[in-house]
Amino acid sequence: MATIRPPKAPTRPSIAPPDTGGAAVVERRAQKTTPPQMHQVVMLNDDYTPMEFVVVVLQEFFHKDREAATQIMLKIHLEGKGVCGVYSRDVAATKVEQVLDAARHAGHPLQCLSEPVE
Ligand code: TYC
Repeated sequence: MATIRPPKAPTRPSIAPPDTGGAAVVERRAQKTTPPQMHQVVMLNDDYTPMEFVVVVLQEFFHKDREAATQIMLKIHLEGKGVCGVYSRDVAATKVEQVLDAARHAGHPLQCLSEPVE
């Protein structure tokens, strides 16, 4: 009668470190990873969005205190645009979405975008 054996576990290559004969090996390697590209969320001025709405958005989504939020809003108002914060690409994209959603819901034309930081 044929016997049924369980399948053999696949053999793995050894994970033992190479034998250095007891001597310590010090390696110096160039840094291989580069830090991730950061992205800034830029808010644009328009003639219709109320100043107070922009200040609240900066407080709510960019964690600015009232004073800092007001300064950023005024800079955007006077210069046409301003940086709200700098984040990883995904976080910056989420912030842009949150701002555009809030503006749309409130019926304001506020625009913002994310761009790589040089
Ligand atoms: N310019 C707007 C006003 O006078 C205020 C404003 C500021 C709008 C910043 C957008 O990103 C903005 N009501």
